[in-house]
Amino acid sequence: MEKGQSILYLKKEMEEKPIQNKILFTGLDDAGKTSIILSLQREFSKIALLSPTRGAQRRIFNFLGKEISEWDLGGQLSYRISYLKSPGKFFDGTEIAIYVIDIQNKARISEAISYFKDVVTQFRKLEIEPPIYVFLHKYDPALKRNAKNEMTNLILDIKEKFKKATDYKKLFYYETSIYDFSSIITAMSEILLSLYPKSELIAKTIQEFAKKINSEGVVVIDDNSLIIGSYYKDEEVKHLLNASTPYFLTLNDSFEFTDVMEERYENRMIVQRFGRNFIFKQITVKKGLTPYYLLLLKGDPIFRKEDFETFASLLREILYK
Ligand SMILES: Nc1nc2c(ncn2[C@@H]2O[C@H](COP(=O)(O)OP(=O)(O)OP(=O)(O)O)[C@@H](O)[C@H]2O)c(=O)[nH]1
Ligand SMILES: [Mg+2]
Repeated sequence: MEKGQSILYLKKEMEEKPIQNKILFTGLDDAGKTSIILSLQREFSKIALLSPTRGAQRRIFNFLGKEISEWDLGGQLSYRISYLKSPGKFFDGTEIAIYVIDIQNKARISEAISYFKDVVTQFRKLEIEPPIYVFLHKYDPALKRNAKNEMTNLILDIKEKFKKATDYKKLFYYETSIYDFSSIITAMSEILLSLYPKSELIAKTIQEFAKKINSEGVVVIDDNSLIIGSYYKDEEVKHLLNASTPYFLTLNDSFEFTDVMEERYENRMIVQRFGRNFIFKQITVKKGLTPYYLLLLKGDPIFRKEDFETFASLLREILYK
């Protein structure tokens, strides 16, 4: 092959293979990895019928115009052994690792730590150092209420064990539960935004928009329930919006309206609570692509169509130019 040809060939290869960020979900069987993934897709009915994941399941999804390759490594022992035998196949190229541990299953904590060690060893062998986010999972709201002190101590203890096990530098923790949907949304949004250099620009644009329409808080969400940006006047507003976002999304899913209906009716949902208005609206940033959603909090229920259109076009500029 001539020199020119090989360069051409290489270029073609690169064009065909868009750059994907690999996110790896791993941990023991029954930890809750697949449930977390499905809850973001709001596939709640599927969670009830889940069976253990067989081997590595891959899904590619789009986040802010970036292709994310999500790997869900089934955690049953036989699979774990096979991953550790072929680390190049399963662990290589990981840019973000999410290690899920079931904190309700105390009998298996040491087994979970031991597999965590194995995973870190593979990363070190492959000479990669992705951040690892440990999800202290199944920290359900009822548990939080009823056994607060006990759980706080348990969590401190588990964190200490993770730290001691490997002395891994880029180790972070989130407390999550599928029964506290906003805990999953918040964790995954923060993690994914860390991959995205334009996230500050998006945050700024949202803040300006909030000021312009006189809103106390704005959240912009994508179709995977991920918050791509937000502005909150204070902690109270943050809590109000984060706690209600999942319900607006689910309610919106139930209407199943089409793009045509969206354009014709100027759809929005308004809920009045605490002397304020929660306004939820679907926004099309780019025709033919999945929509984004906007939830905002305002003293008055007034807003103008033009404001939303301006905002959508600003987002379009940032995301697709
Ligand atoms: N209480 C509680 N149960 C959960 C939570 N998340 C998942 N589960 C349950 O945990 C069980 C296992 O969930 P999966 O998502 O299948 O676990 P997994 O980590 O994917 O398991 P493998 O595919 O075998 O690796 C299911 O019965 C879920 O309903 C949670 O936050 N709280
Ligand atoms: Mg699974």
